[in-house]
Amino acid sequence: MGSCLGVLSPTYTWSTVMVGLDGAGKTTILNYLSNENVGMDTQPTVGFEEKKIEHNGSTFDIRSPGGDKKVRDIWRHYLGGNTRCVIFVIDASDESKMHENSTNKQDSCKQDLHIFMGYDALRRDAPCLVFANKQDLPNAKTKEEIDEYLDLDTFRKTRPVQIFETSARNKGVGLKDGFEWLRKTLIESEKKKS
Ligand SMILES: Nc1nc2c(ncn2[C@@H]2O[C@H](COP(=O)(O)OP(=O)(O)OP(=O)(O)O)[C@@H](O)[C@H]2O)c(=O)[nH]1
Ligand SMILES: [Mg+2]
Repeated sequence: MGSCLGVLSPTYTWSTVMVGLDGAGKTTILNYLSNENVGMDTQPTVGFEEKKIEHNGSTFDIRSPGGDKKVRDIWRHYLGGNTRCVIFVIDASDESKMHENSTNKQDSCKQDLHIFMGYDALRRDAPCLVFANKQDLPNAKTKEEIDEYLDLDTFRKTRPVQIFETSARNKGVGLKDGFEWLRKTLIESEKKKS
């Protein structure tokens, strides 16, 4: 966290890592929030993207690697001692990626999230924001269903976790609410420390 004294109130920069399986909507989210390429088609991310997102006096310095199966085990390299929070994006409409465990042919968002959250490089108390994205699609699962599938309660034992229903391609519905929760949660944890 970088903190500097402003005239009226402190401003904060939060180092953030955003992950999720390929096609979940990470690039679309970053485009919407940075007001770039909104509404344009995306390409699968090769390597990673980095964007600074301003929200209510906080800057989220977001690094987001691509989610292709072949590169998921390098997500951990984006975590470091200065990582203050993580964002996980799931395509709530794609049941084909919601298996309990991953095989060569089948994806498991749950397994990939649990592996990621278990890395030692990630602070035990770092908040986790989950976006249950693509809510505009008719078969999208609710946040309650996704919460249960991902077994988010496991993470709630050590860290703040919250899930929001979003539609990145449909006017960014829900995204700002998620960032507001993250901002408040991080500032609260800073206050407790001081
Ligand atoms: N219907 C709908 N489509 C979305 C939404 N968000 C993203 N998409 C579409 O989903 C597809 C994949 O989105 P991306 O943002 O490229 O996904 P990604 O998570 O960056 O994928 P990788 O870079 O491969 O890891 C694109 O066609 C987007 O337009 C949404 O909220 N609703
Ligand atoms: Mg992408």
